[in-house]
Amino acid sequence: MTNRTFTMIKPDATAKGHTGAILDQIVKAGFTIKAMKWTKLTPDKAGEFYEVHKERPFYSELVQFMSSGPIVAAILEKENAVAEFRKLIGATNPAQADEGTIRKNFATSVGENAVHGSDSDENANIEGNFFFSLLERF
Ligand code: 3AN
Repeated sequence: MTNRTFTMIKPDATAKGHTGAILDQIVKAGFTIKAMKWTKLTPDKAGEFYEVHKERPFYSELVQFMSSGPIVAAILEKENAVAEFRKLIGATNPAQADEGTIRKNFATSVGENAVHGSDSDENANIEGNFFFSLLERF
């Protein structure tokens, strides 16, 4: 799994009509889409996805936000995908994100930061399995 990562285009970005531009930037950076869906998380599902952040002060805000509108979930492939994708999206806080990164281009705040990217190969696998069955990835 070292060449796969998982992403979501978050509700702020889908609502603003940035879905196409973000996917374009991802594909132009050399990632191949192995699975993709347009969906909406329930608060329960968002809570489950972000369970690791349960004790963080922003957890309920994060769950509310991530279930507030549609998202795009996708599994992406590229050599060294997890690290390469985190480089492409930029820092969690868009104010600290490098020029040209997806968060610099499309995010507005540390909470509404346009995209998610897995932080390890292990989590990429867990997160991809959360959204996609074996019949939905190629
Ligand atoms: P990243 O998404 O860059 O890996 P994490 O894992 O620290 O960042 O945080 C997970 C998600 O929680 C972030 N994508 C962001 O939406 C949200 N988040 C992180 N810090 C805050 C914060 N201080 N206030 C609100 N939401 C936050």
